[in-house]
Amino acid sequence: MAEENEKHEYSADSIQVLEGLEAVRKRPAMYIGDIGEKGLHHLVYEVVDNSIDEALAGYCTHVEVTINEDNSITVRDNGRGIPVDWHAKEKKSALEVVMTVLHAGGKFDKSSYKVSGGLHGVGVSCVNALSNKCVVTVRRDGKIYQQTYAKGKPQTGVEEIGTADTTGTEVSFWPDDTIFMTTVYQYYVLENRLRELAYLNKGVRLQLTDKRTLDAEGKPKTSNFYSEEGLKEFAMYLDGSREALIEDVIYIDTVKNDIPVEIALKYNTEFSENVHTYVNNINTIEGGTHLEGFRRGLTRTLKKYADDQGILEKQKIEISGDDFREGLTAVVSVKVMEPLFEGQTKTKLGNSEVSSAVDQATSEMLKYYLEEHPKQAKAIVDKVVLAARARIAARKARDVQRKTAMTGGGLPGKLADCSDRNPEKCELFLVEGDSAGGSAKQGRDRHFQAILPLRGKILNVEKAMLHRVYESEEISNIMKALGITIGTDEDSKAVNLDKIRYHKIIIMCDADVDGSHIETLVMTLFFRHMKEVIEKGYLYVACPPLYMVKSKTQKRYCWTEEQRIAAIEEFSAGKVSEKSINVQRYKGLGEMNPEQLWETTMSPENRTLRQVTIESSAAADAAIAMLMGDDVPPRRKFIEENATFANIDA
Ligand code: 0RA
Repeated sequence: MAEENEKHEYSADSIQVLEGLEAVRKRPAMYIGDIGEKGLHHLVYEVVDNSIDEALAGYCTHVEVTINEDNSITVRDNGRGIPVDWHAKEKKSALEVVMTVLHAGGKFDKSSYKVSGGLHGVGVSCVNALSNKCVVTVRRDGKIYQQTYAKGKPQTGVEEIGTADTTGTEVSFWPDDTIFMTTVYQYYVLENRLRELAYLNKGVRLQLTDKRTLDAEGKPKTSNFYSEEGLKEFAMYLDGSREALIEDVIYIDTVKNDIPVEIALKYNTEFSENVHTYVNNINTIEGGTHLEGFRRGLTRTLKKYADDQGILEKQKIEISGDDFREGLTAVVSVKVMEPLFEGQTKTKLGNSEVSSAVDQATSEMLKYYLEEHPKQAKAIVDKVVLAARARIAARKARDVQRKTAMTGGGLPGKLADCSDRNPEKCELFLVEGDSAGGSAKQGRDRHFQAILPLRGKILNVEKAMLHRVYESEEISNIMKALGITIGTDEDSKAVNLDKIRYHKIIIMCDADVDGSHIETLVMTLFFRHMKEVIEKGYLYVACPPLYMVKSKTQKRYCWTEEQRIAAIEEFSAGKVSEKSINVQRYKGLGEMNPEQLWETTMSPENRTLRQVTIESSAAADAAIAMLMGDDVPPRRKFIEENATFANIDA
């Protein structure tokens, strides 16, 4: 590799030309994943990834992302600046090639790990293609250059607009509203990604500014992200609202078999396993060879330590791989030259050589730590032994649940099933309360919609030991209804979806504080124990309306305050017979009759469903730990900042 690098001095001619941007506009989802909120935010990542590439290559230290007043985005960095010299073969400037030719950006410089060669890594040209307008400003060679595009097509030449004593690139773009379902950026989504990038790339400063949101002094909302210690700080951040088992973060930053490997791990006193893996800054939600290597290295090294100390012999207990990962929070990040991404969502690493590199790094890191810290080592091994005992207790509870589910006769009595047996067509509504459950049963289309009423608040699995989870009647009913079993003899947490009975599982709760608490409890159950259901895209949340505005001749359901006001204005602008307007606020699902429930919330024609997705495993993990854990102040702060119901329930 090193030899090849040296030959990759930049020259404009070495930028290869692949395909035109028309293809991107024709089938945007193929290039950026989707045309919803996710795809919209991917545009930002696409540009930022290029800046991060510059940072990884050693040329960039600052990246600034600004959400402008009109929801356009500006990404500014202090890298080398996109080259502007003449590209003889293409007969245009290198800048124009980078901006208008798919994949051009990363194809000629293999000397660094191209983040932008990863998941959707299609380059900035893709962002350009999907924007009504795009303006690129380059500071390079003492000058400032600028070019403007519309829907990917140059509107100007590369113009010299001034002089500069620094270098860098600035890209501003206005996403095309005829392509995207929404063009409104969410601060917290970009915030989570930039925070993650700061931890993954120590030493790079990232800044997010939102010009749409001003404080009392008129200053825009801003967050700064910078990490000196990389994953070490990431692990501390992730475990911030959990009680530590050991205070230290166990950490290594090394290169094994030419593969850069960075690992940080921490143990807490809780029960879940939270291992987050990254390849070239991409969150590999489905895991892969790096995760396998990490698990193998962890199990072998801890087991050997416990064996050498004679601990396991004394305890007379058989330890399994899972036991070493209870209460474990870890981040594994590798940089791979030519990553192979596999799996349903292309987030599973396939490169086999990575497995042993991560295994070696893990084992080296742990061996050293355990030898140097006998007290902490004992705390970890004691916890592992406890986990093994709890697992054996949980197996009994689980086997009971599994047997009844497998013998088929195990459908819960409260389930009102549908008649269709094709899981792809079937939907299960998990409904808050028996009374709303009753309305849902009457309102549904019984061919493909099944109803399972939930009695109040289900167990908070974030805080419960495994056997309590399996013993819970409510949770057992959900799993039986779904046809899902958990645990095999080899892996006590493996989820079996082969016999899943519905491909849409819809959580339907009241639009109030209790309702959203129940929603969160149910989502936590799936996130912690049936994550595959979320990954496959089977989990949804129903959106019941908040109001019905009614005049003599018209009625309108409203989901937001704005819609309610608009409906009242519209109706009162009508004829004088129309003046008596009645606003009904639905405090719960139970206040709607079955027909209304069908019309607004259940009928596939009218309803809005929110699909539950995991954009970042780390962000989801930290959020759930904070929301469902014991630590009150961060939760209060989150609720104050995100309260939706404050004005309604007051
Ligand atoms: C092509 C070649 C080089 C850098 C870049 C593109 C580049 C692209 C972006 C996008 C946002 N920020 C960026 N910074 C750089 C290499 C330039 C050289 O060798 O001098």
